Amino acid sequence: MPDSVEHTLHQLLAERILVLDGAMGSMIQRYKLDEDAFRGERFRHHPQQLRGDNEVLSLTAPHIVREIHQAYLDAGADIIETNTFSANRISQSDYGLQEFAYELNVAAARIARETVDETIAKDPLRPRFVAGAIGPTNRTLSIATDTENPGRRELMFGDFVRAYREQVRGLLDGGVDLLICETTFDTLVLKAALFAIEEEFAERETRLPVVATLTITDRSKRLLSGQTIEAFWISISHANLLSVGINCGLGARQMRSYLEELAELVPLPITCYPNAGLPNAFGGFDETPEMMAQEIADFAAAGWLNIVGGCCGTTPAHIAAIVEAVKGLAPRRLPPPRRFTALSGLEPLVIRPETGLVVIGERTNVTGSPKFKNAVLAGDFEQALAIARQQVENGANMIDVNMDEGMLDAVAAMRTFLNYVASDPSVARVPIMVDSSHPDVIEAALQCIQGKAVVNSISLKEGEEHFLELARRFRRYGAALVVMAFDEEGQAVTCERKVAISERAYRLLTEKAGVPPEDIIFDPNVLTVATGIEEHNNYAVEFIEAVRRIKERLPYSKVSGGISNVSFSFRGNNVVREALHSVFLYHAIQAGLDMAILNAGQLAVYEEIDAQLRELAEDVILNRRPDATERLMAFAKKVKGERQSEAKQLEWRNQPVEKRLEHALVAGTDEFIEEDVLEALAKYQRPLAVIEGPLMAGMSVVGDLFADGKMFLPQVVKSARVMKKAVAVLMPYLEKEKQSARSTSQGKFLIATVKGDVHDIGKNIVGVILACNNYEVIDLGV
Ligand code: THG
Repeated sequence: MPDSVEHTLHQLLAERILVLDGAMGSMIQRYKLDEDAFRGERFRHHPQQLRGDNEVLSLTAPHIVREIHQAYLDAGADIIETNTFSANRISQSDYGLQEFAYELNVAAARIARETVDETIAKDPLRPRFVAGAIGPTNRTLSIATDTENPGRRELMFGDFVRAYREQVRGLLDGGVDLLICETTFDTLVLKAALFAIEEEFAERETRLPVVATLTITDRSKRLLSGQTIEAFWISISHANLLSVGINCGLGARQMRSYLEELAELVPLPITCYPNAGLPNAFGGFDETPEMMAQEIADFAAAGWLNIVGGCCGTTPAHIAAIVEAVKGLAPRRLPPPRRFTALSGLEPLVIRPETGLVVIGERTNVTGSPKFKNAVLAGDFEQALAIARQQVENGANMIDVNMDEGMLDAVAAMRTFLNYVASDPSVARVPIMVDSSHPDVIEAALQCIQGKAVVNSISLKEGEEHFLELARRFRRYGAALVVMAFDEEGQAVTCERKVAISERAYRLLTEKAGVPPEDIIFDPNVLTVATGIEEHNNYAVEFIEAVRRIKERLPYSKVSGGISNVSFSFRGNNVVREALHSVFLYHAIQAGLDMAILNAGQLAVYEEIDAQLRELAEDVILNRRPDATERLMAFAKKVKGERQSEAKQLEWRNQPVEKRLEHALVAGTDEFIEEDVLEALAKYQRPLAVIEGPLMAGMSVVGDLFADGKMFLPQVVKSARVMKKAVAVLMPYLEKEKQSARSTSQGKFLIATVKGDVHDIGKNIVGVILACNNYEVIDLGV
């Protein structure tokens, strides 16, 4: 063949919408086969029931499979799928046929191949293709089946890779043209399939086009494993796919908005093959070919389709109607790929220019948190999970997980903990940063994460070859990579070396390992200042300057740092440490820092730091005077000696009530909020006046500080909590006022928050204010 299948498919996809066949299962049902028919001669004496194992028919009733393929080809399908949806070792074990998995695939692929080749021989001008169907099995990796034990899984990633590898080997040996991994309800299982496919391609030194499709089986707008469509796409965006799509589900109509979302998001051809509606009470499907074709014609007209077909319940009549419906309609034009760094947990984390600092919670680290370490050492993973939850609740956009501790089996601890995380959607929402010095620990972690994770870290410490080898190894799981500024000579300390090493790594990764630059995160080493050693005094300055230059020179890549490292010399003195972190972060962000590993619950607000301390900290961070360290140490001793003297700590209590409320909001402290709000109520008389007056004024200060980069999301989250508390204190008074007013309504006011928006609290406040002004407020929620 002069042209590869891939090339031909791409050409055809540019010209028209291609049509896939319909369901195999519902066609087999029509034959009303009994147990003997499924068994055939071959499995007459098999000890287990085989009725329902459609895949066995490729061996025991090949003529039926052939007939169905022929019917779909006659209906006008361009691509037919092999009868191998469940022809993998894992699914076949339900029937005791696991040892026949390879043979089932070869046989099914041959039947489809022969049917297609015969059809082409009769009508040589039109190409047709055989797609090897790869189903999701009935097992899962991301969802714990034993609810008593969220850390355990029945099967592991490696089990799926082995099963899929065997299936793919069979399909390729049987002569398929492309592969379709379909009906994905757990992205981690799909990642195992894609991983297996890549391994098989690599061994054979060949490639075939690969299609991957997801399914959504309820109205949650998510896969069964909890991911949103965008998070799913980000998780598999590393794979070299021909097309991404959606199949099965609740019928074409329910699929509409999901298809639209995919079509807007994915810069690849889109595949769509819905069921013929919902299954009815008799296990049949009610959507007629005309109904389905109409819906699909709509999709095509909207410009969402490149490959279309049918899933459960569809027949050759449905396919014929679809062929007719899309005839002459233009295929979807692909959107340009986006060049943003995109990560995912259950939800996407897309880092756009306007995103602001990405906060990575540092506390899920056995070397960085004694509390986390003790929980993990004691096997108390619920407690360890609570620490992760605390980081996310305090605004962490990701969590850094580290299990490198001599007393631990780090691989086992990593797996158990990440399985716990997967079981808690409030944590699993965010992407995971896998922090380890051991490649095996990192790989074990990547095998437990359905989202797109970040590897922390790789470096040139052991030379280019090792560096590229690790990069390639982790990229097969689709992870983004943190690159530390180390090389064969050791750790980079000066700005010059930090930048030079980063540039070298950038070139190697993009040119030799095919890593897109948006998946590279440079960490130019945050080193400890104020140690008393003079050479360390300029460490923060070197880092900040390196951030600036890397951002200038290495387009699309990101820069990150472990902020708490900078203050190790003040261990035990959190007031001073937090001041250093805050000042350091402020200047690093100005220079372009994109991400930071830090304690999400504990970060001083730049503007709130005691003026003297802030100046001393700034002297140290910016290396502004030779005695900066000495002066900060003297101050630290004093603060510590005075135990942050109660009097000084409470100085803000002497201010007028408005200032106290502002302080509580900015600092995120709720200790005095009730008494201060009540005092303000006494002064302002009306509860609404307190909200509209001092409370809103305080929030407006928070807003300004946020806009200036002097506050970060974790801190704003704390402010919002204090605000919520303050409003709650006023609520009973507001209700009372509303009842006594009882005047005629000014009108109805409908309000809601867009999902994913952080303005829920703002909405509640607007609702309260309007209600108190005699509007009838109807809150639709999220
Ligand atoms: N870059 C990258 N990864 C990193 C770092 C980095 N990972 C680890 C570290 N540095 C970032 N994480 C931490 C976590 C905790 C602390 C510092 C850095 C820390 N912990 C307190 C201590 O040790 O004093 C714990 C005190 C307590 O809880 O009692 O400071 O730079 N890529």
